[in-house]
Amino acid sequence: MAGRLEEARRHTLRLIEPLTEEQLNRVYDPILSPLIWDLGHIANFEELWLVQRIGGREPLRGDLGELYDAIEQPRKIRGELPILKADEVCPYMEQVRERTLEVLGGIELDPENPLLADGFVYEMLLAHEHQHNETMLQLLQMVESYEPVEVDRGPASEPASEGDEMVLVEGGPHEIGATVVGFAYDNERPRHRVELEPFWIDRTPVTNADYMAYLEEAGAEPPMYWERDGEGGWVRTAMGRKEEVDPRLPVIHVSWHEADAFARWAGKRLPTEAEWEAAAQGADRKRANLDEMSFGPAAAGAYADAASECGAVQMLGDVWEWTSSDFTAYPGFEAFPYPEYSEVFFGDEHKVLRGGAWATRRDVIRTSFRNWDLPIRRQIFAGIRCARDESEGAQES
Ligand code: AVJ
Ligand code: FE
Repeated sequence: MAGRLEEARRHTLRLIEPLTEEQLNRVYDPILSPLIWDLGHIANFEELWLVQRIGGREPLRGDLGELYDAIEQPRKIRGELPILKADEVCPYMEQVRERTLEVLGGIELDPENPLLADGFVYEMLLAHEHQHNETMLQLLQMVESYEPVEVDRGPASEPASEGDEMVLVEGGPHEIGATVVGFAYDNERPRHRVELEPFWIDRTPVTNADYMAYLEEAGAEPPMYWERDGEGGWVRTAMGRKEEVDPRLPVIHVSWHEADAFARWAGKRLPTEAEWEAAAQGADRKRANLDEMSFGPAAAGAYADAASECGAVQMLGDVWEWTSSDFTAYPGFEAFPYPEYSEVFFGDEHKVLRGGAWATRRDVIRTSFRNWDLPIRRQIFAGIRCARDESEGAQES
């Protein structure tokens, strides 16, 4: 466990290594925290759950808990809070980690304590740091001339496959959600049965080529980071670098409203999250473009050897996929270990995203993993995969 905590931290620090103190402290966008807030929050979350709750110790600085409470402090004011600045945050991260390791050294994983059974609280800690890496990457897209320390070009050279536009998922009972074994968040449980009508789902994520055709015909707004190149084409800017939009890649940085409008234009619809999970059955996170290393998606149709049981590819990795579902509780849901992780977000305000993106750490993702965000959000690494009722016939679009 100490090794995995260490790996997560190395990854976090590697992301911010190229940045100046000014860049760490800067507010780039009112809907995104300054990077420095994420760093302090990662360490404070660790202090709260490990050092205080499990270790029974006092916090290093009692006032930090409130400043790093994500619910108390909305993103747009995080830049104005008296949070730890770049020179203070690293020592705080180190001191908390030192105490975490002391607590870890003296702990019995008591199966009677639900926080400790199967190392739950440690898995939660890792997943938390991993998820904040992705939030940080959303902001890094806006940092002029950001140069990643290391980039793995592997995913870019994965060959794209040919195949049908849509694949069929059988109707009938499907089991949805995480089983009782292994780490999962409260919102993925309990596992339960849903009845689905048979439906078609796109074999691959929607491509930039598809999306450009849609923009042409429907005159819609382009995805975030796109601009006209002056000759009728499109360029996109990420991390200060302008590149021609690659038609083979999945479209990314679209809002739920845009995804929904695209699907309707294509004569299709977004899948429900239950349909998405049924279609993802059998997908393998080990053969997927995850883990932040490639700094972009692979071509649509890549990883065809790791298709899900229904024949869909890239269900995991590359781009998050918007679903038509609101983020709500599964029947029999119980908040654990705190209602602020999931429960306070349930309702009709947030839409569910599934599958993870190139910017998601591999260990975060499972076919049952549920992400959620506001339907207007575009800075998340989200794309589109469409569905259609089987009763409406297939593929004649
Ligand atoms: C699951 C990505 C919506 O960032 O708000 C991080 C993850 N929860 N810290 C978020 C999370 C607490 C969460 N999302
Ligand atoms: Fe958090």
